Amino acid sequence: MLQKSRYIMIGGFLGAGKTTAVARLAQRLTDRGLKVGLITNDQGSELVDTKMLRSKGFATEEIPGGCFCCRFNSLMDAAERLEDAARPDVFIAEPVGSCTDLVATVTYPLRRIYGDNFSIAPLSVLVDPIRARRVLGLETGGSFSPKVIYIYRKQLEEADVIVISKCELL
Ligand SMILES: Nc1nc2c(ncn2[C@@H]2O[C@H](COP(=O)(O)OP(=O)(O)O)[C@@H](O)[C@H]2O)c(=O)[nH]1
Ligand SMILES: [Mg+2]
Repeated sequence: MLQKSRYIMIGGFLGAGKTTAVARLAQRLTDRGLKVGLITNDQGSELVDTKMLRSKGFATEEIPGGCFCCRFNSLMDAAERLEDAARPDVFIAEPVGSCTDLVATVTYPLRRIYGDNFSIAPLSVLVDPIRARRVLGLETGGSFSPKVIYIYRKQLEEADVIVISKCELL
């Protein structure tokens, strides 16, 4: 029987620590003998994160020029390229930090259309606690515009797991 690959998506606002977490997780899984395939995403192209992750030896594909949420087919093409190149046991995908709609646009179609290929992990959303204190109004200090706060809150709302990053800063 075809062994399903794990699909892990780590969301969160710009600077929350996603790429750092992806690299650490990828290393930990690799040390355990699992093969990983990483997928990065940004609005621009030539992602620095992609270069950094590749330089650590991880099979990495990028989806430039738009968010996963409006580029589902590109995401699946990237997964297929990784499958051909590295046969990953685990895919780890980092969506762009402004995306707010991952469950409906990625998790759901992935489960419906590709559910035989992937076992989909709960959606983790990383939160920088220092920033969160300000954005959520627990502390005064520089915050975001109302539009950006809307995005920030939406990301938290659709999380299956809210993960506090950088906890040594608290
Ligand atoms: N102090 C601290 N800094 C971190 C931690 N994780 C990430 N960072 C830093 O936070 C910044 C943003 O991290 P990055 O992984 O690029 O975030 P992304 O934009 O969500 O991908 C970088 O300067 C990281 O070095 C952490 O656990 N503790
Ligand atoms: Mg990043």
